[in-house]
Amino acid sequence: MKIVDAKVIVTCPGRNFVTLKVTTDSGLTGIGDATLNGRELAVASYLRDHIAPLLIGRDAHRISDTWQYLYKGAYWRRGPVTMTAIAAVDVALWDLKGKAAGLPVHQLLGGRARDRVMVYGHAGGETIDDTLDDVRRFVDAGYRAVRVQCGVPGLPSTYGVGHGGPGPYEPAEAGAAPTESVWSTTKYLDVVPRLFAAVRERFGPELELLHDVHHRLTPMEAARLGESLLPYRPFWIEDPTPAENQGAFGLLRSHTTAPIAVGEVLTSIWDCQDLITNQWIDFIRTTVVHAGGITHLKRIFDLADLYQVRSGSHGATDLSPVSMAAALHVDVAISNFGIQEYMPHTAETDDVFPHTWWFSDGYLHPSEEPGLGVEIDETLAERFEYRPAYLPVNRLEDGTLHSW
Ligand code: KDG
Ligand code: MG
Repeated sequence: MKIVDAKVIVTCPGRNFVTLKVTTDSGLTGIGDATLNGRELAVASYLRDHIAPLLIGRDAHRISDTWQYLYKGAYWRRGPVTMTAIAAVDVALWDLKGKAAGLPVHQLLGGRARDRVMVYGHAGGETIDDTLDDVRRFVDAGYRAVRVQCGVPGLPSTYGVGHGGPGPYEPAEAGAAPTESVWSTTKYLDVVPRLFAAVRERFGPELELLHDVHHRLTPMEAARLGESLLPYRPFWIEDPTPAENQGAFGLLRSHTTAPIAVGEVLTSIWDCQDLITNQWIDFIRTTVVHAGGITHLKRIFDLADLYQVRSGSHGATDLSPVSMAAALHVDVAISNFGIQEYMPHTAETDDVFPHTWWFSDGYLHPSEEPGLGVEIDETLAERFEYRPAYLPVNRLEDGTLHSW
């Protein structure tokens, strides 16, 4: 099964997505997500200008060899642009292999290790009361796990607030420059424990509660947050402090037993090796799209399994339905699955990427069709032109740039 074409498709059905479509001489096609939010065209160019020509004539069945060829062959290793581009090729080849075998991808990964995949949704609101209303919406829809975020009194806007419905979860503004928000750790640390107390009081002990700090605290601030949330049994506290320095999590770990999740911005096994092998975290959140595809993600999760670290893959709306399809095949097949993030896409996005995975009662179910069980409608995709859009940036109240 030789590769005869590798095409990059850029589309914006509500938000930007980059997709790689690989065609073989057998007539089969496979697709992979190559979306890197806010830096989409860098990956599109990497694929178009540097990878697509190398794929032509290669045996589509040689997934591992192609992975190594693109990783070691580039000389320059890791990084989000490279790893997202490699991921797109890798996922497209898994899709092709599944179609060629007549099997869904999870069968190629060893078959089901569970019947269904527990997901968490995003509840948010300007005030604690607004957030409680939003949590109700998820509980009524059958969710068993909900991420809770709320506005911080005294700050004009806060990450994760006010976008409960499908579509952008963050103000991904169309325009030349990112919007700027203001950040105060003191104000934030005051409100989050009150939010958790209110949600537990209203919804009782069983609902799983998650929270995303989005890399904005120091290890000791994060430890204080962890301790303040423990009485409300958080499922996890996500990205409490930046992970470039993996050792920071050792410090955090020695000061709180709150479960910690990390990894949506990490792109390789080397970026989380210390986090995992020292058991400084409880959940690893790397994804198929940004961490080198199914081949590399499986390696990360297998390493994590040895250290009782569970998966919790990133699944925000900037990851296309192709990534969600791939994630579900991995989630259902690995032994150390934890939870899957899930944000429904807009109807336009679902139309461009028709898929057969489905949600019911707080769980997602992977497709049983050969391959990934998702396609791209290229004619429709062409109707949605790329629009430059960036994530916001944060500044402290004195103007210092801070993590958003
Ligand atoms: O593109 C960045 C988003 O995917 C990220 O901000 C979302 O943190 C996020 C999450 O946990 O979904
Ligand atoms: Mg996050």
